[in-house]
Amino acid sequence: MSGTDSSASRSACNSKGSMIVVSNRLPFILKRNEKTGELERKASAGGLVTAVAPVVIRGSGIWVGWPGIHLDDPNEKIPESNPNDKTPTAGLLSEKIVPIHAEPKLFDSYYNGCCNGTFWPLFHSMPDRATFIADHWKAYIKCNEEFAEKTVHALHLLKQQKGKNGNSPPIVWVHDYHLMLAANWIRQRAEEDEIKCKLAFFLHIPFPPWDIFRLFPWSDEVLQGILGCDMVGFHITDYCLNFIDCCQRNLGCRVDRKNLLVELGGRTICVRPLPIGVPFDRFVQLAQNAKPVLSTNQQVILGVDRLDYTKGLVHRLKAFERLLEKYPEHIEKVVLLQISVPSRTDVKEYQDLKEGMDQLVGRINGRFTTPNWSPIRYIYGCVGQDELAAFYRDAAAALVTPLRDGMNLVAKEFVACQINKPPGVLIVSPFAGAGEMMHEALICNPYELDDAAEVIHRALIMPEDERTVRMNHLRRREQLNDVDSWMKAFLKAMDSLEEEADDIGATSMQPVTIDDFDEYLSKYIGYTQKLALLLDYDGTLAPIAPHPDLATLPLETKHTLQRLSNMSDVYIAIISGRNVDNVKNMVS
Ligand code: GDG
Repeated sequence: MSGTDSSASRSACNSKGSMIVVSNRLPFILKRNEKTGELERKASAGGLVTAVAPVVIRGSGIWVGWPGIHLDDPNEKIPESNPNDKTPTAGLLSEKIVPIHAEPKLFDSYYNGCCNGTFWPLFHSMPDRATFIADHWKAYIKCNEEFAEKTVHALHLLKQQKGKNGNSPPIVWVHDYHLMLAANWIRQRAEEDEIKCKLAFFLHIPFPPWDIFRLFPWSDEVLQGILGCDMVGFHITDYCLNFIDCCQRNLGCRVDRKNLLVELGGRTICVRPLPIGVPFDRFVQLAQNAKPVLSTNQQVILGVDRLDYTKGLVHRLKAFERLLEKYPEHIEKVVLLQISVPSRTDVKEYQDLKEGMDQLVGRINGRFTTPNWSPIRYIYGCVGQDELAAFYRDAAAALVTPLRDGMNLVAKEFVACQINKPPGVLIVSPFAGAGEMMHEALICNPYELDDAAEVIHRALIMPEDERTVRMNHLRRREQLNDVDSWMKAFLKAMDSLEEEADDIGATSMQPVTIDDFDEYLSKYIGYTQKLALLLDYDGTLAPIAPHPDLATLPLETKHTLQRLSNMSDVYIAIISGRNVDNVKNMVS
């Protein structure tokens, strides 16, 4: 399957009202040119920005966020993009940017203290790592107020602007754990100023279960803040249910678990699973064009992560060590290539993790290295997107084994880049959102080192057929559910998707294809689920004919049965009054 020729590729979507995105960071950062002293934009090419920025731009919307630099003069003008800038934010004019300015100490207390020191570990169900400090919480409140105020300012700007989307109310979309209080204040102030808007929140990390969430001393305020929205989105249903549970148990809200609704103060808030995707076709193109960078005939197992304790990197290295102990046949045949992107480097915990990783890599390499081979190649740094696509494409397996992760885009990008035959194998942790839905990956509990080593071994020796069938399913799903389709799903959930003439009725007009069948099946097959198909022969698989010998299988049905019988998770039985040999003859 190639990513570019598919009927699944989508047209761009538009929102009915203009969109205001509110995120901790703007979709680019500002840097000061050391020679000229001028501010310059440094673009971001992340999938989220790629999907959201065009919708903001086309609808004449606004982006509210911190520019990545503390400016001495808060009125200093945001520069326009560089004329050569081809990234999705290039068309975002400076008048459509509302920057946040905060006093550096306060911002540090909000960002490093409360966001990364408290919410990040707590929401990843690692409460022992979380600090609960009242001053950090106060800074969080203050900064959220500032974001809310600037968002109301953006709403006023939109009101003044006449043009497209003038009649539909704007959508304010607040992102992530940095801004869980902002929505309520935006709602209140917009109401006071008689400005209509629709409010949404999306959390990129997990929402924890109630017995973890309630450890946060000010947990009620967090829920009330989020419930200021009309719609609240999470990656997966589990997180939605955790949130609903907390609303009921903390605040006593009336809730509807089946329809994912919460009632508060006479309002009904919709809670929706909106699993994010990646720009699938862009990664296919990158993989098609990237030059090979791995000059080895060994099988490469790839890991790509920010260097963060949630990503399970220490466990991963130990599982790989266990693999080499248990299966020495992989010595000199297999390499683990781990790319660890520096993250939050001024935080002690992250510095300790880096040191721990350096030592562990050294110890394992010291233990197993031979004159011509070392088991681990460790890159502490960031690689370019072309190089990343080449790594994804040429790896025999990807190890995506976080201890906890909201979704994990690396798993999806790896799958998109699998354009070679035979494809690689994806190994994913059940504790990542991606592990919930990428059923055909090998599932690996990162905490259980023996089992993890077994799973890696299984990936390395997996037959071509099985790799291909698994990867085809994975790719099909990720292509259908790419980041643009996430954007559409969001707008649909807000009842703000502008239907294009081409789209209306398009789905019902299309004939059912083998890919649709694969997609349908993929809902039923997973690592915990096997599918048993009990199929009647005469009149079902084969049309009724005047003589039993003439009731042959249509070619398409035969191919479908062959494909199904190649899947390890599917069992087929044929039910018939014919004798066994005759049935065998008819279907083979
Ligand atoms: C949060 C949630 C959720 C990594 N190394 C390089 C590089 N990357 C890019 C990958 C990928 C991204 O960084 C990492 O995305 P993840 O999803 O794995 O993780 P978080 O940063 O923790 O993101 C997460 C996500 O939000 C979206 O909602 O999935 O659960 O924690 O896109 O490609 N990119 C380049 N060089 C590298 O070395 N160019």
